[in-house]
Amino acid sequence: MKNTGSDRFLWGVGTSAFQIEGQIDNDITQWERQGRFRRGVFDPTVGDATDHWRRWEGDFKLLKRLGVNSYRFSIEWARLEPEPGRFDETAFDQYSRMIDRLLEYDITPMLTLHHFTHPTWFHGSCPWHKPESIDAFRRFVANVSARLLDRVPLVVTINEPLVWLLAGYADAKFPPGLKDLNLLMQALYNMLEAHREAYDVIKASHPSTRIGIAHNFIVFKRARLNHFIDRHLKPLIHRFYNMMIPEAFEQDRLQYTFPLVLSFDRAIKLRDKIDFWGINFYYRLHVRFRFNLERPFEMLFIPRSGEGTSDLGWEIYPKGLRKVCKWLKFTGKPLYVTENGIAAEDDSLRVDFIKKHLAMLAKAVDDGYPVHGYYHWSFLDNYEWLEGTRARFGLYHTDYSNDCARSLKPSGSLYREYIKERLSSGQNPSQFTKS
Ligand code: IFM
Repeated sequence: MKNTGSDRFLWGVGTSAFQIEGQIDNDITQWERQGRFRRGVFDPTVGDATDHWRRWEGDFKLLKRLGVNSYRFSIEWARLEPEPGRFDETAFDQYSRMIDRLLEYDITPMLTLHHFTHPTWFHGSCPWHKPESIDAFRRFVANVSARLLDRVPLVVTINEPLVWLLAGYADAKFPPGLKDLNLLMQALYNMLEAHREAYDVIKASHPSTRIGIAHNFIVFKRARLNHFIDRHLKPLIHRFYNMMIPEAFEQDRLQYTFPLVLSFDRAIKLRDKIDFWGINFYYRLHVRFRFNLERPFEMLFIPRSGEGTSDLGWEIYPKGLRKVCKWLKFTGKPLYVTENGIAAEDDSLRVDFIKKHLAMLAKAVDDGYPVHGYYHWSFLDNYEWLEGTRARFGLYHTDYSNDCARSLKPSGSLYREYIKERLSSGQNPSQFTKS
C-alpha cells in the first residue's frame, strides 16, 4: 500500500546515492580517473563512498533506530542505465527492495531522481545544454516510474539545479567542465523542461504522487553596509540564486538579467507543474562588488551572526530558515526542508546547529508557513564532493579506517529524542514549540 505520508509531519534524514553507495561508475568517477575532479590527484575514496550499496539493510535498521518517519535518498542514473536505453534490472530490483523495506518500517520514502551525477555517456551525447537531454531524462524517468514509483509518495525530480549548473557550467568544477553563463541558462531551461516532462510522465501513472524540486537557498547580505554598489548587487544575486527558478513556475517564463553580464528571457510552461518546494538551507553569504567584468563580485563568509562557522567556513545563520519560507510564500505550495545540516568534526557544533534550526522551524510553522517535513543532512558521514570525506555532515559517524563502521553521534541522539517526543504527541506541527 502506498503510504502517502500526507497526514503526518515528516521527520527524516537525507542522503544521495553517489555520496553513500559506492561501486558506481559515473561522470564523476570518470573525471576522477582523468585527474580532473579533485586537485588532479586520484582520490581512492571517490566511488567507494560509505559502502551503502552492500550494507543497506543494516543502514535501514539504523534509520529505524533513529526513529525517523521518512527518508530522502536518490537513485543512481548511471547504475540504472549504464548504456543509453539499456536498463539494469538487478539494480532496479535492489532499489525496489529498499523501498519495500522502508515501507515495512513505516518510513515514507522521498526519492530524488537527479542528484548531481550522470551516466558516463551523458555529457558526450546529450549534455544539458542540448535538447536531447530532455528526451534522455524522460526515458530514464519513465522507466523509474514504471518500476519504482508505485510505492513512492514524494519525488524530487532534481536536486539543487543551480548548484550543479554553477559547478558544471560556470566554474568547471564538475563535468562537463564549462565556463559559459549563456550555456548555463540554456542548460537550466532544458532541466526545467525535463522536470515538466518528468512531472507529466509520473502523474500519468501515479496521480497522487507529489513532485517537487529541492532548491538550494542562500541568504545574501552586502559585505559593506554603506557601499552603494554592494547594495544594488545583493538583490541581483538573490534573484538569480534564490528566486529565478520558483518565479519561473509562477510566471511561465525563465527570465534573468545581470547588466553587461547575462540576459535570458524565454517562455516555459511550468505553471502547476510542481506540488511542493524542497528547501535546502545551510548558510549566509556576503557579496562584494569588484572591478572585474568576468566576475564582477565576490562571495565571502563573514561570521557576523555570532552563531559561528562550520568546518567549511560556512556562516551559521538559523534565522535564514524562516526567511526562506517567507520568500516562498508567493508560490502557495507546501514546503519541505529537504536538507539542513553542518560539516563539523566537533559534534557539539552540530548539536547546537540542530537545536537552533529546529527552533526556527518551529517558529516558521507557528507563523503559518506550510512546512510539512524536515530532513537533516545527513544520515551518516559521507562523500562530500570536492571536499572528499573530510567534511562530516552525519548524525552517524562513519569510520573510514575501520570498514566504514557506523556509530551514532550525540547529535543523532538529540535528533532521535526530539522527533520521538513530537511523534508520540501526535505529530501536530503546532506542538513544535511546546518544549
Ligand atoms: O552534500 C551536499 C548535497 O549533495 C547537496 N546539498 C548540499 C550538501 C552539503 O554540501
